[in-house]
Amino acid sequence: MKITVLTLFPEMFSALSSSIIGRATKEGKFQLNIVDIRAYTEDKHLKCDDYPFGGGAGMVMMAQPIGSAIEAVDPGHGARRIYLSPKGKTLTQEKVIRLSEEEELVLLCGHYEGVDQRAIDLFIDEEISIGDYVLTGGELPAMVLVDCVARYVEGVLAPSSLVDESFSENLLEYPQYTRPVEYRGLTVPEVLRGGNHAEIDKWRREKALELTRKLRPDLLK
Ligand code: 9D3
Repeated sequence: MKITVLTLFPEMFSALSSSIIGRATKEGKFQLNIVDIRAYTEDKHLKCDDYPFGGGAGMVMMAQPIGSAIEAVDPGHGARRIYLSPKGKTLTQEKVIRLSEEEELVLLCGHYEGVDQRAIDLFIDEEISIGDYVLTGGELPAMVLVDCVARYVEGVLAPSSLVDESFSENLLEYPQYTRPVEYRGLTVPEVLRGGNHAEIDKWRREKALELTRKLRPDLLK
């Protein structure tokens, strides 16, 4: 899969190269292409934002640099073009899985008060938000989307992680322990230290259910 990110702040995406995504990229399983929108402005001072028509606070990203950048990276409109936007539908795990089945994604990050509506009307297929809280731009949401989509790309994760995940679908995770057996008077539950895997699975399922009932009863409905 190939993901192209269009942004005025390409440096922010260096955070991704040091993770599991960085490794998958090196191994050629996943291609992440970060593109600076400013490289496509036709303004002689490299301007990419301007005052809003009608007045109001803040600046608006201009349509021309965005349109030219999108047409340069996706000339035949082969990619699914997504604008990370507070007005978008909230990202869900179901949506993540559907996006991971796409061959190519283009992610547009807004900054300032937003993007000229004509860039959205002309070039964007879909708007996605990551939740109901206010950020300063679409860059962190784009990184969130890249991270969770990349987990489903063949060869990025060990397949077992995804299998375990589908087993425990819609449940919170059971408590985990590693060595030592005792830490500050708290010990690892006995059942996890014996080798009875049927008992261990049963204990984990019960704990997951108990935790979900207590902390996220909404997930059981
Ligand atoms: C406080 C300003 N808002 C009302 C006038 C509009 C607004 C514009 C731009 C609010 C946030 C932003 C920047 N955020 C994003 O671009 C964004 C975002 C978010 O803030 N929360 C959750 N998901 C997303 S996806 C993109």
